[in-house]
Amino acid sequence: MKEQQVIKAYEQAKERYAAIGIDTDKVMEQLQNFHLSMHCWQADDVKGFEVQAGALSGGIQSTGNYPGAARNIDELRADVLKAKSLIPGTHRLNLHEIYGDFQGKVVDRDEVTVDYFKSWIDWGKANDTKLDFNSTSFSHPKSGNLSLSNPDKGIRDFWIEHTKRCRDIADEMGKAQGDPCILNVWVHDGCKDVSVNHFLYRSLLKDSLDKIFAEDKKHMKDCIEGKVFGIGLESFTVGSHDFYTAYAAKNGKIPTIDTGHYHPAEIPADKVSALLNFVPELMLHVSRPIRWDSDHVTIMDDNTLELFAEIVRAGALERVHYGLDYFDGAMNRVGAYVTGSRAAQKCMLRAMLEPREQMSKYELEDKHFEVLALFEEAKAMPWGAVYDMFCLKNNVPVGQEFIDVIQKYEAEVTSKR
Ligand code: RNT
Ligand code: ZN
Repeated sequence: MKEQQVIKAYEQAKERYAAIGIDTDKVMEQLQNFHLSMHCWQADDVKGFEVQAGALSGGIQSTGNYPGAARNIDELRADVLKAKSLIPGTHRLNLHEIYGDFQGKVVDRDEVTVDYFKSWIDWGKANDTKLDFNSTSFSHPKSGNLSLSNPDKGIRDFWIEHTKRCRDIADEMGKAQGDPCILNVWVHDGCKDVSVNHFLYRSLLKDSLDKIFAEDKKHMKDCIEGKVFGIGLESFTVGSHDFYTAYAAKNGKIPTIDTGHYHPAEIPADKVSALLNFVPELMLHVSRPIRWDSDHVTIMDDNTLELFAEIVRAGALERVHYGLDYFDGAMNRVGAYVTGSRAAQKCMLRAMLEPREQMSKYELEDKHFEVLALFEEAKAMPWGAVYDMFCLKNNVPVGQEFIDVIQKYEAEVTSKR
């Protein structure tokens, strides 16, 4: 699109928004400070770089065989940088432990140290990208159905050791980047069919977490992620939402809201104002479930719009970490990053542009038709012109222009893998 066109449309949009009390220049500044934590695992269908890597396990699955997945650390870094060059703003990268720079060495999960992430820390610095981190309990011979809640002490201790080491690594990352590294702990533990030892498993998980979190760390923050079910573990999940909500509230930890992890009619957005009354912060895994926790690419759907709107309405922008979590192997993976990240950003932009003060005033005055009317009108406001301007300002392609860039990268790079 021509620069002049974008600017002209923006000027008009600015006036329209000013009429409902919104300063679009200010909102663009706010959006500049909104940082996504891009998940590294879209680039290679959650395979990682362990020399001894086995198949993806742990109740999750990536489907599709689109060519061009990253096969090693260099390819993954190149893909992530390509994607970042097409997303306005500065964003973080969320690494899983299995994405260490293992240099051809077999490093078991209970042996991992920050040494295998030194090159990531340097890469982050060189590319203005702060890092977040995740322990990895899946895709390992000791993953089984139960890890941190396994009645076998040997297996439990193995995963406790792994997760403690991940906290150490996250702490080093946070220190090096001068900004806390957000460590997410998700374990797949559950049962496929009828099972009767639920209290035992949950007590064991609680005990394992207590051991893992025993030491205070300065440069990292702990998140815990629950879910409804995993594939092959459909009947029972040890780390359910109730379990982690209670644990987080009691221990001042950060619950992770993965938007794919709820019952289909449940609204993740509604958890924001409930949880933030009891926990310090929230982590998000913005995803898109289709019929189940299918981890489709994030789009600008009602769930995501409402989620971000609830955060802004709660005045909680700074209390939330904005991770993405999807892994679609059925399309160009760089395209998946860019489309999903830009969609999340647009949802946030729309949340920031909402005439919430006026709506709130109406609501407190019992003027409910007025609230609804403004809510509906806001949908048709020219937010797209503001997003285009934001792209222009950030020197990234405006509108669909990024499709060509990704097609070119595919022709020259990913299709040759
Ligand atoms: C799985 C969880 C978890 C994973 C990543 C790879 O259901 O959402 O966050 O997707 O850790
Ligand atoms: Zn998740």
